[in-house]
Amino acid sequence: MPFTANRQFKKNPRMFVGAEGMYYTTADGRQVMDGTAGLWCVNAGHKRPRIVAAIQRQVAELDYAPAFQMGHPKAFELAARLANMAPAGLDHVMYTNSGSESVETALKVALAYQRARGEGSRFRLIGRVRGYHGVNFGGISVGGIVPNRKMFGTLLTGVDHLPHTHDLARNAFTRGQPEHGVELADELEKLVQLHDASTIAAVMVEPVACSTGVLVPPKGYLERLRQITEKHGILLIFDEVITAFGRLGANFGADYFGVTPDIINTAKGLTNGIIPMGAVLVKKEIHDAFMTGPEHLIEFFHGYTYSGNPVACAAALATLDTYRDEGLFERAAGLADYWADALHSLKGLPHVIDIRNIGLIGAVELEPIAGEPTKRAFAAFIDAYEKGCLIRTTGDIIALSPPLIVEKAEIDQLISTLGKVLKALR
Ligand code: PXG
Repeated sequence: MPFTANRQFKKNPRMFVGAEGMYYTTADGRQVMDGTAGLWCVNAGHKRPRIVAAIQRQVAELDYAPAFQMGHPKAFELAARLANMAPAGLDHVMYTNSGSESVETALKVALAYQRARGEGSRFRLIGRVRGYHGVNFGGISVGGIVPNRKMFGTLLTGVDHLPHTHDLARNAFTRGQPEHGVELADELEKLVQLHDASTIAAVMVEPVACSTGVLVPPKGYLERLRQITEKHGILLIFDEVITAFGRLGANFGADYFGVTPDIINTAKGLTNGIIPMGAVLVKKEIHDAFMTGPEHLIEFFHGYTYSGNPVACAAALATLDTYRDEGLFERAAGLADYWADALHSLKGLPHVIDIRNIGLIGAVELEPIAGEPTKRAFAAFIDAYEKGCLIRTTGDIIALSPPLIVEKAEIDQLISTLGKVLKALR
């Protein structure tokens, strides 16, 4: 099983057999509230009739169309929708089947673009410590999670990392963006001094680093990264696999923070998590740089059998319709303060050393049990599940990201359950 304590699971399996709205049904017939939108993807909630119907219709109409040298209307319709939603200038789309593939695609686009515009010496990629960019080789190389990297050999060469922005000493229990840490963006200037700008193709960061425990960017940090990358001709890639599609109450994290990158990676919420699909959005000048040479030749040697799969496109279009017609991103924005208040009410409970929030994302960081890291949070995960709430844990951090349809009463229920769990922890 992926990223699972296999032996523990198989001794006492946790199985879901149904889901609707905010709730799963377990194999033993219990209702469990989805406090994490699945794995940060089911933003519109489960089993939405419009999305179900769109998938059923599509599979009965055009089940598959070859992705290479052939097309189908919904792939273009969806691309136009995404370009329309994206920050100005990001108006071309390439499809993938997961966040990890979006990451690989974006890194390859960045390297190839630099070469296409005559800057082929820019081969270096910069990521960030504690960044998560999926599990393929490019993503774990640029990513900064030790257990995801250390088993897998030499990884990609020519990669360097910015420091992470997590600073408990200065920023613990901050609501929203922390005050301290903008200067950590200047570390990019140091990497430029070390390697020279002429060797650096791109910097990839998550606007909010979610997988390693919800690290909210300090005020001014993303803006400064944008200034430094622009100054040095380095592409800025936002990995928005989690932050896109309403998680922050906006179309993209780029909109929320008012910082426009050159490339945006998406997946997850694009199809409400239902059909595997990702999309990479790029600026027009990046697209145009490839459109040279004889017209019968392939311009960019990359793509997947399932790129823009018709059923995935139908799911994505129905998902975007659902987000729009139900005003779910505005709903998330409207709930953000209530969410923050509820989360921060857990301050003072046993072992809680920090609480963080942004949009409809939250994290509660626990003091690890001495010598047994992750054990305390894992116990909280199991107890919460038994008490009827699905939460996520990473290290000793509890992460929460409910579907955007969550009601205030459900936020109260989730937080009060978590409070009981925390009080009972050893
Ligand atoms: N980039 C980012 C920023 C992500 O969060 C990926 C890439 C990879 O996506 P795929 O679709 O290949 O899994 C992710 C995925 C968690 C959790 O609980 C987070 C992810 C996946 C599963 C669990 O933190 N993020």
